Amino acid sequence: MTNETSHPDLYLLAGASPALAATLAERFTLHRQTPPATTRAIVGGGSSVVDAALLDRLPALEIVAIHGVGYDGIDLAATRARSIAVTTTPDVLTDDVADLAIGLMLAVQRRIVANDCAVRGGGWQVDPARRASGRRIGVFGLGRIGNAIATRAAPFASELHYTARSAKPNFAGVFHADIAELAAACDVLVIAAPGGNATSHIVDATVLAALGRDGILVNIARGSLIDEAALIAALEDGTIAGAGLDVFADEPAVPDALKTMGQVVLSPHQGSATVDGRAAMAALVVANLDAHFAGTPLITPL
Ligand code: 8YV
Repeated sequence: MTNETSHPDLYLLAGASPALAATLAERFTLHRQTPPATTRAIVGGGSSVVDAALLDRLPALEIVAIHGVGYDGIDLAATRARSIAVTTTPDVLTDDVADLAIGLMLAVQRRIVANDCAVRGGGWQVDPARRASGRRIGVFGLGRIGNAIATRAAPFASELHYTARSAKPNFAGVFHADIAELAAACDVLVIAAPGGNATSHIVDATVLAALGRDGILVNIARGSLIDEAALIAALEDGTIAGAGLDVFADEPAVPDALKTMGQVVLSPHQGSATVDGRAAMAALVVANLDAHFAGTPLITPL
């Protein structure tokens, strides 16, 4: 254990739990506002922004340890150019995010949240929901999380469809190169691809129209993948039937229009937020930092 004066400076962005912050404080001098030029490490969440302007202010920076799997806010060209290591926390959150996707899929179709509100308000009227089994289910993005969603969705699916960078010969589903084709082929479309420029607003009015009036959209990835204005319009005019959303374009802001819709289930970006998952993510962040400062190989580098 190093003594207090030799603790490296660490810039702590949003995303760390109090427990992780406490563990980091044993090893580092934490900065939450303005990081000093001597900052050697950054810890941030999956959506944290680490751009070239920030890196230019931190010439001593050696490592960015992400508490999450997303890195759409990290300028990887800029970190690479400066030989700054970047780590994430893959695998340990896969099951939790996939579980939430299935939860949202079921909650929207069976009107679980709307009916919960009705019962709490003294109601007992049951407007039949729609059957959740036997649906054509599509997954956009077949990485670790998309795969786990597909595995869980299979028992609910009459057909499984997917879009990925390339067809997966060992995956028991129908490949679509194009997301509009995928949407047209399914009743439930689950978004599980990374954010970033390549996928920005990829779910637009055309894709929503292809999903159709019986279609349900579930997003556990990033709000940036969806044209939120187009989604609101599609929900308002019945172009699609409903949506389950864990992520939004401008978190923590959620459009008021979505809050009034009974066919929508809203969730506060909680995909990885289980006690077990968050503990494992925090442990992996610390393990990567420990490895870096001990000069040993990183556990989960990008
Ligand atoms: C975390 C995420 O909630 O993994 C990601 O990319 O968005 C989430 O699992 C986020 O990193 C905050 O810590």
